[in-house]
Amino acid sequence: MEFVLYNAPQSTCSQKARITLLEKGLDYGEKKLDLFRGDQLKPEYKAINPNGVVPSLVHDGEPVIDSSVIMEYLEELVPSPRLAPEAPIDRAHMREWMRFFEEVPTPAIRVPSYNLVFLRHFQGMTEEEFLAFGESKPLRKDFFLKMGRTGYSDDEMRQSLSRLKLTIDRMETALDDGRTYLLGDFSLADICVLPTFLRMQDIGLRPLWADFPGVTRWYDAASGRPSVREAMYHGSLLSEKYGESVDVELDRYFG
Ligand SMILES: N[C@@H](CCC(=O)N[C@@H](CS)C(=O)NCC(=O)O)C(=O)O
Repeated sequence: MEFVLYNAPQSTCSQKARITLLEKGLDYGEKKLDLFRGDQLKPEYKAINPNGVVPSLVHDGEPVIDSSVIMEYLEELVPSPRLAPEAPIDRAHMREWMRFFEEVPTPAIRVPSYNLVFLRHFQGMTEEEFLAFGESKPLRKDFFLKMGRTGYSDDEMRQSLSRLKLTIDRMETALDDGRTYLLGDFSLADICVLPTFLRMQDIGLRPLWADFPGVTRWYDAASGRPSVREAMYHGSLLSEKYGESVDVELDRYFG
């Protein structure tokens, strides 16, 4: 079996795929795309992933796209070690978490990430270049153009932070009985949201879960796993590239 992962070090969606491959003990080659140079929008990459986003996993020449699909594909292909419960009802609960994470925290974390970091890459562009770059994104055109070259508004930042808080609340309720991971054993549900938490920690948002003992226990256990340490090689964190300028000023939104 040959696996090639097209991805970007700092991309949270890519981190989900890397953690899953490493948990499964699979060897894989990594092709790193520079998302600010627009590698993901080049025709040769869009032939693999017409959505123009990372990650894509090419398994023996056949592309599989979308991070959660890649995780479930790997789980079916290589069932051991298990990253999903056995009983259909428990698998359904795992997927409920995954869909919630895809709908709520995954889009929410993009707002502070773009404002703090990604925006600076577009400020050197002319208006025409910026609009053309936005137009060329098959999946993220509206989100990108809404950000504009000045970034998301304080209101949008507040909404995004409250969606992240809702996620923390939900998880705390599930972890309240003392379990370490969302379904008891470590699973795709945990991997699905972990990169969002690693990003929150990276951009100064750890105070959001300071008063949540279940989530704190979960985060410390999940982020300390060998697969996660390996997946988060140097360059995976925004602070490693951009320094302290990537901290959210929480008081400004909740002061
Ligand atoms: N649903 C997709 C979303 C992938 C996605 O949004 N990837 C981001 C990085 S985390 C990306 O490639 N962004 C580049 C762009 O927007 O042009 C998945 O989970 O794989």
